[in-house]
Amino acid sequence: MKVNSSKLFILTASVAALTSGLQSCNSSSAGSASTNDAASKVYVAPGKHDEFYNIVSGGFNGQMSVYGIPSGRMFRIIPVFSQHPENGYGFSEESKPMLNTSHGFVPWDDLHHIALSTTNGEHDGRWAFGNANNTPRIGRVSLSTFRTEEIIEIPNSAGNHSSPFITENTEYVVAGTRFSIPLDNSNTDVPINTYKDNFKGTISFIAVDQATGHMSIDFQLLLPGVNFDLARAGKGPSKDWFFFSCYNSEKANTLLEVNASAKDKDFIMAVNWKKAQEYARAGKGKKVPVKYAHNVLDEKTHTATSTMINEVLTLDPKDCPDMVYMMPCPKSPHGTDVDPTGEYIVGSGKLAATIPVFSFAKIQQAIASKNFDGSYDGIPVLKYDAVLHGEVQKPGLGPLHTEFDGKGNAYTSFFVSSEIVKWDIKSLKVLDRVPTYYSVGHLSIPGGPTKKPWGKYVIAYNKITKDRYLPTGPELTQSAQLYDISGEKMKLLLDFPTVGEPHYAESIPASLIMNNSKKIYKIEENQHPYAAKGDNQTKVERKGNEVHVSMTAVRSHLTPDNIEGVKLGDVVYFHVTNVEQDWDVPHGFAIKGANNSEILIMPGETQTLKWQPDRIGVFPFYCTDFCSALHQEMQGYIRISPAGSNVALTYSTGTNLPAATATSTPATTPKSSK
Ligand code: RUQ
Ligand code: CUA
Repeated sequence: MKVNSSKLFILTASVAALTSGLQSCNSSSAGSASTNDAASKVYVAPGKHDEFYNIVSGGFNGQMSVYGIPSGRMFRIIPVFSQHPENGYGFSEESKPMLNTSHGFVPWDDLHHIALSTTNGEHDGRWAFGNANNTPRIGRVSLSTFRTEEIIEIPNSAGNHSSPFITENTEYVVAGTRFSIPLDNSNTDVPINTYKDNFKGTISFIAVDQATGHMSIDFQLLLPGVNFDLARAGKGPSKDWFFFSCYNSEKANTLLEVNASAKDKDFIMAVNWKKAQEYARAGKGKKVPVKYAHNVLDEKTHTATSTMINEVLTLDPKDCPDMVYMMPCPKSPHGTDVDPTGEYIVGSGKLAATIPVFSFAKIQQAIASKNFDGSYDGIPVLKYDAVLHGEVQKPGLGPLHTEFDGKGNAYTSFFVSSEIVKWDIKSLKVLDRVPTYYSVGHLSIPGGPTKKPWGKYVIAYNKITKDRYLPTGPELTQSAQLYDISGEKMKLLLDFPTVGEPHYAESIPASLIMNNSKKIYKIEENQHPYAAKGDNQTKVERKGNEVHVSMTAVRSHLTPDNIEGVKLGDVVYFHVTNVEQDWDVPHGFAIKGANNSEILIMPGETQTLKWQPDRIGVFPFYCTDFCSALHQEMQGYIRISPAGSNVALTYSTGTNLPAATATSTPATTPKSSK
């Protein structure tokens, strides 16, 4: 397409003005808007518990983090898509398969959104899902162990941003493509400027097993090559439907900041997922060859396994009438959020001057009476006016995300004008606005995306902090801000820094999680093949050039702590079992020169560190977690001899006494290996 160059200039200039606004922040108005009693409202006395767990995405650090609300205290980082040397996730032999993909081992990703499992549209405290934006995957974290239990890769996908969002009973978690691409099983070596012909978007519906949480891709929808941004499932009357925001309905493949902002309206796509499921069951889909990894942690062996899957079921809307509709939405919508009643769907067009609110009842009427405004790639487009409940006028600049308090109010974040705006869902009247410092992204109200918001607070996740904290060089912390929303006016209570870049977060009452928190792994249930469940089961075995050490850790020694007879060229596997059965007594293990990290082993668990000695000598290893008064004594040695040496393989704890003593008082001879 040829564009008149002066026209292009004007377009570029106006979009540049907008996007420079998108990057700006009102740092001049920095201040403390907090109220006098703010301190007492966020103060959780030493030894007291917070009221809510706040599960926050870590953005480009690939992890989730857990905070207490209202205190803003951070309790834990849960590694999901990124290696975590602090506990050996992605470094230990047991956890490495969790990061396997069709591209091989991928040790990093960009985690944007959290979805907490729900039953009947309300939080149930079972699982937290998170998306990998870069190499498309969804991870599932247990809210009992606070560990990643499962990761599934998404084929036919790129830029997994519209993900993960869940249906009312966690029947499905969905994943939509931000980047359209030539699909995996098509001719993928095509010129980029054939985007309009060759690039497709997909939405994957991933079924969740209600007993185990295990995920499997049930089907994928093949869709026009737009960019899917965010999504929400319906609830109540709209529970069989899913809503997806899309930008780049222009189908641009270059300079999207201009070329994907040309049209006045993009779309919110409405999908009847129940119908899609029926079509899939009725054989309307097509199985296509793909390749993707499915990784699952086994609780009993404490080991993840990775399986490659070769096929996925795809549904084409052309073969499945009455399944997908487009609703025009001004302009490059980001968030699409469904209110607690399930009747109202809020579209937040980043470049729009109003916030459109759609009515589910009107959507149904428009579909029934075929009130269409043409079609987009064969998908019927519903008339904007026919599905609109109304527009919030002059809400602010750059609306992104909306949350709900369950009392009929909506709260929308505005990136450009750096504020939260409270408005009435029915009357669409703006009720209140407060500044954020600065450039807010997502908001989170405890229970905000569910049928039953707990209200009380809204937390803003901000992109820029400028002068809010002590400076730390060119890179400053990102931040959350906690506001009291219990009254008519929002009140700023607290700033607290976050780990990585927070995108979405959810909060859930502590009472729904804390009593199910796992304390130990039962040692008698440990089925790890190299577990040593007591000192009498410890051993060192040679298998060719592999040496397997089954070691125990208990306060305050490692068994064995003297190992000899290992040679250069051997690969040593330290399988360390923490035989403690007390809560909060991890042991760690590290050895000099290891090219990976430590491992941190929970009570009853076995974890393995692989070590390839690179030189001859005696190497110390030790417990890395301060576990007792004699933690510093929790250490040992392994001797590495030359490749051809005939030093016998021996191992012991407490018996390999100093040579001089050994000759005068013969000590028990060290156990020698079979
Ligand atoms: S995003 S700041 Cu969820 Cu990746 Cu909106
Ligand atoms: Cu075990 Cu320190």
